[in-house]
Parts: sequence; C-alpha cells; structure tokens
Amino acid sequence: MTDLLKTPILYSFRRCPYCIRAHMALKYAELKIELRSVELSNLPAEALAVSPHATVPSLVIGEHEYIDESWDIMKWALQQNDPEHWMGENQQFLQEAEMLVETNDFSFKEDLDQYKYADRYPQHPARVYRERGEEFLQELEEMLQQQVFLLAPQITVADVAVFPFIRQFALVDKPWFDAAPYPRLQHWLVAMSGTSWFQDAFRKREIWQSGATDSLL
Ligand SMILES: N[C@@H](CCC(=O)N[C@@H](CS)C(=O)NCC(=O)O)C(=O)O
Repeated sequence: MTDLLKTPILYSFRRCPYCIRAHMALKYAELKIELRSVELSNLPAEALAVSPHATVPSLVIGEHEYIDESWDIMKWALQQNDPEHWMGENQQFLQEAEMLVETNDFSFKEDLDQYKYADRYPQHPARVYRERGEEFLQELEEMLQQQVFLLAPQITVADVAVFPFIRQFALVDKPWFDAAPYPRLQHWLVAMSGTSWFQDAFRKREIWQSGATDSLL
C-alpha cells in the first residue's frame, strides 16, 4: 500500500473541459488540493510522470498513486465529500451520469472537435459536424424539459460532467447557439456558467514552475 499525500496535487490546464469538470468537483468537495496550472504545449516532467497518455488532468493522491481520468477524479472527489448530494442520496444519479459521460466523452466530443476545428476536416462543412453534435443537445434539451437540471431539480454530477463540453460547443458560434431551439439548454448553460465552482476553475492563474510554492485550489 502506498502512502497517501496529505495534500493531493492536481495538474490542470485552465481551458481543458476535462480539467474544468475535475476542478469543479474537487472544489465542491472542499478538499485541500495543490493546484499546478500547466500549459498543454509545455507539460512539465512532473505532470508527464503521472500521466501515461500525456494528458491533463491528473491528480496525484499518493507517493506512487494518481488518477489520470477526469471522470474518475470527479468520482473520487465526491466519494471524499458530497455535501449537496451530487451523486444522489444513494448514489442513484451515478449510473445515469455514467451513460451521459459515455456519450459525451466519445461521440459528442468527436463531433465537438470536428465542429470546432472544421477547417481541419474539409470533407464536410462545419454545419454537418454541428448537426451531428446537435443530437446530444436535443437529448439534453428533452431531459431539461422534465426539470431544471439534467437528472434532478438541483445540480448533480451529470450536469458538471457534461457542462464544459456543451459550453465549448456553444462558444464555437454563440449567435447561432443563442438562436437555436434549445431554450432549456441555454438557460442551463447560463446557470452552470454562473456557479462559483466554474468561476473558480476558469480563473486565470500563474503557470506552475518546478519548485514553485504551492497554491491551493
Ligand atoms: N480521458 C481523459 C482525456 C483528457 C484529455 O484528452 N485532455 C486533453 C486536454 S483537453 C489533453 O491533455 N491533451 C493532450 C494534448 O493535447 O497534448 C480525461 O477524461 O481526463
């Protein structure tokens, strides 16, 4: 068994949607975490050492123990502390959230990247990639017709897990998104963007340098 760190370390890139959701969950869980803000183009050796795929986020929790998948970091955070029951009283939201994360992280993320960087995918105009992504927007819109957040009348883990990706999709062409037939989703996006957890995750910070003093999340 490895020694657990008293203060886990999060390597994170401010604009990365995976990092944003991990950061939001850690902040919400009120955990003491050391935040090392890094740049994707220049990942320090310390970050690479705790990410076999050279990606962020990565959360170092022990001498030789780390979590390098954002969804796993979210679940780890909520297992430590879940004050407003983002997972539900009996973790009943977790399974449904898993299914949304699956769609979000694989098919929707691919549509998002192709829409966002459509010039790199000249086989189709951006509109085609956007229409593919809209299948997920439509699914979320229908869920939001039942209640204000995706799975419940209050925020759950599902909202936080998909929000940074929907935000990116909306920002590719904000006038289009604002005029699109997704009123509930538009409202939800404003609400999620206004949370203190997102505001904190998206705050600009100094880029961490090896040997720099700790800054807490
Ligand atoms: N499945 C990973 C994906 C993380 C990921 O792909 N992060 C991107 C940044 S948004 C990354 O680090 N890319 C490496 C690069 O572009 O060099 C997770 O959920 O944490």
